Amino acid sequence: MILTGTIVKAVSGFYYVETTDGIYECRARGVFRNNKLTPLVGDHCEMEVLEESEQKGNVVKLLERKNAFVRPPVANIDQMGIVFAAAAPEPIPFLIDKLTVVAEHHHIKPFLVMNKTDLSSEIAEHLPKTYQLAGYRIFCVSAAERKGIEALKEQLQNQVTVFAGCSGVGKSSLLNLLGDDIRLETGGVSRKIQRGRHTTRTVELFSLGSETFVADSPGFSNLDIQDIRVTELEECFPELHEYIGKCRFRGCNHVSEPECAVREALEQGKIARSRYESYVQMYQILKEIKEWQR
Ligand SMILES: Nc1nc2c(ncn2[C@@H]2O[C@H](COP(=O)(O)OP(=O)(O)OP(=O)(O)O)[C@@H](O)[C@H]2O)c(=O)[nH]1
Ligand SMILES: [Mg+2]
Ligand SMILES: [Zn+2]
Repeated sequence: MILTGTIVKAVSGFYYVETTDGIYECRARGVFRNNKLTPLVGDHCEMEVLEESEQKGNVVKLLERKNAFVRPPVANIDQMGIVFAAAAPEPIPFLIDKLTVVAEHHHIKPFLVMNKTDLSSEIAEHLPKTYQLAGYRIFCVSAAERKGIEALKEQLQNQVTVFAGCSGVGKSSLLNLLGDDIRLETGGVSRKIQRGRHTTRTVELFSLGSETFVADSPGFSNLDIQDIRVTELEECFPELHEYIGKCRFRGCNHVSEPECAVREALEQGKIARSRYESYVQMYQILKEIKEWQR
């Protein structure tokens, strides 16, 4: 019998496939080795049932992927919840923006989660407006006070979501509130593991009902912008889109050129300054990376 399902976990050669009949422990048949395709967590697959009673099977076919990451190894992500704390640790807009840019580059929809709203900092006060101007949804929550959790749950419905953000912002604490069966360690445990070499190797998808999965992996927080070409950067800032092609000079980089539509919008307050500053900082980094270094 052939069933279709989603790979939710991969551990030393075993793939755990969630189906409507429960989770099956599977091996991947040799056919994958021949065409150099490795099954990833998040893959939709066809599975041959070997032993119904013990829920064992073989992954026999991978269905087409929407997207895939190598580090961390995961496929078919719909959206990225970028988590930061209102304080402790204080938010660093550049790090948040790096994640929105990486998500956009992979055509994964980002949304923002400001956690620890039971605490406050001056910089956090500006961030909801900053990200709304960019067109992003932002959820203000507190895992400690269990505030804003229902709205966040709604955002996750029928999507595969990964949570990313700096260590200590409360990603695992939030996930524990989102699923009844999720019991992740909190309080900086993964911070210690994060220094190890194998941190980005594991991803597990947690099921929150049909077609709804969430993942917590330290690997997502280390995603970097290095693979993005400098010419692709403006595309990764949605609030710049309406100005692209309206600058005086063709190929304007929106950094120092005169009569730049982006910088005019910035002066008019239509683009948030911290987002523009992140754009310029990323532009400076990416323009130094030569094609042969990729
Ligand atoms: N005051 C306050 N503290 C919180 C809140 N949410 C989480 N914390 C605390 O923040 C610390 C870090 O939380 P974690 O959930 O482990 O953070 P994380 O993002 O998973 O961190 P890493 O796994 O290291 O990436 C813990 O001590 C939590 O108890 C909150 O809403 N308010
Ligand atoms: Mg954690
Ligand atoms: Zn320009």
